[in-house]
Amino acid sequence: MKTVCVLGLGYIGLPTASILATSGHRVIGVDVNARVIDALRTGEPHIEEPGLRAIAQSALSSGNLELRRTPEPADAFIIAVPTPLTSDKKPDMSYVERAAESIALHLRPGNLVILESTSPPGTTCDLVAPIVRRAGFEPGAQVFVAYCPERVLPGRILKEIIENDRVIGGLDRASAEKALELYGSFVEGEIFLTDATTAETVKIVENTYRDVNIALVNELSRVCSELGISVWDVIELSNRHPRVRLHAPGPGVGGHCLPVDPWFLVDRCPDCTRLIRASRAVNDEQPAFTASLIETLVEDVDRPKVALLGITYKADVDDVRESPTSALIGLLKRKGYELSVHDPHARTASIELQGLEEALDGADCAVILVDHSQFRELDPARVAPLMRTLQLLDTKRTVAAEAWREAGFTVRLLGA
Ligand code: SAJ
Repeated sequence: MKTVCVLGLGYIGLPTASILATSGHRVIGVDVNARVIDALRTGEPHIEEPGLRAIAQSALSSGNLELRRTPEPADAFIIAVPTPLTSDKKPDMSYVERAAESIALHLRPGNLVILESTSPPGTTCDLVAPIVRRAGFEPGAQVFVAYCPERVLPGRILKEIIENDRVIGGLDRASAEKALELYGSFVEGEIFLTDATTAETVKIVENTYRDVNIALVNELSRVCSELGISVWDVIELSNRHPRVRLHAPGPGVGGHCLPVDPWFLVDRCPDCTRLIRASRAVNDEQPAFTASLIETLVEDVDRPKVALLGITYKADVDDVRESPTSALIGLLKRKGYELSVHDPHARTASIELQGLEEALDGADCAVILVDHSQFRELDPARVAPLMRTLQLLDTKRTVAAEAWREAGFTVRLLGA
């Protein structure tokens, strides 16, 4: 398979296209968004990811990666487009449908079609295969069809695409083996073959497992608050058990994966996913729990100013999608607080971002919402003169509380 057409040049598609192009394949990178293509043509990818700018530029300058707005004939097609949720928590498969329809015109016998996008169980069989059939080819027999999810962590994508184990789900065995030929050319991790629906479910389960476990510790953060003990101590000591691995609590669960993927299972099997649905509810209530802690800290202050530190969905990334801080801002605005927001990584946000000192200036409470590495180094002696009332709520146990208390701060940890 010499020529590969990658549809969707986002967090997954662009690194995948670049790695394929720099490992000997001719790659046609397709994105319907002109801004994505234009940014790439200027050598500046539209996403911040360590190493991506360099490998994308190398792929483009080698001539092995060509950029297009629409697909062209190829030996293999990889669909890596978004699968967001609708407002009523249903999977929006329109991007996948449009991408699959767009390659149908170019299919030839022996081609391989791979879906990488996180998708509800059954998508490869019930949505992609029928499109291949309507194009005049028997899926599996004449055109191979497989599902191959990624499991890379933003910030480590280029490393993990190559090193992580992969699961390949074929519409049939021959399709799985055909996909193995392609992924085997650049994946160093172990590759496991299964059927398409199992592979789709594996991808969703990996994130659902994480979301349910985070819900457990977020619920424990409320329990420990009520008991007057520290959830962080409970987690640390519980994890000393050889078979216990509790996650970390926080102000909520963000990103484009964990708040989304579990709903694909709930939508597909609504009558047997009570725990998954309840876990989503617990995590979605965590911003309100955080707001209640802030309210306690500033209840005696007239017209308090609250400085929110961190608006990305997790530490040391620039992505603000589904950020818990965004949910918290809405809740705090309704309480009439004056708000300021600072984040050293976010490039865009729904609210005006300020520098650290400006955000802290005159504040009655500083709230650390993301454990960015820059916040670990915050010097309380430098922060104190800026603030009107010395109060800190640390929702991710980011700083050394004792040092802040010695500098005169009242320090509260989420869940303690
Ligand atoms: N979070 C907690 N407590 C924790 C871990 C995370 O509150 O103990 C929060 C984070 O702050 C963040 C959210 O959960 O708001 C998601 O964090 P994450 O570390 O799960 O980050 P993602 O969503 O970028 O990556 C996950 C990963 N999935 C798993 O670890 C099972 C990654 O491997 C997937 O590839 C990615 O989702 C995805 O693309 O699906």
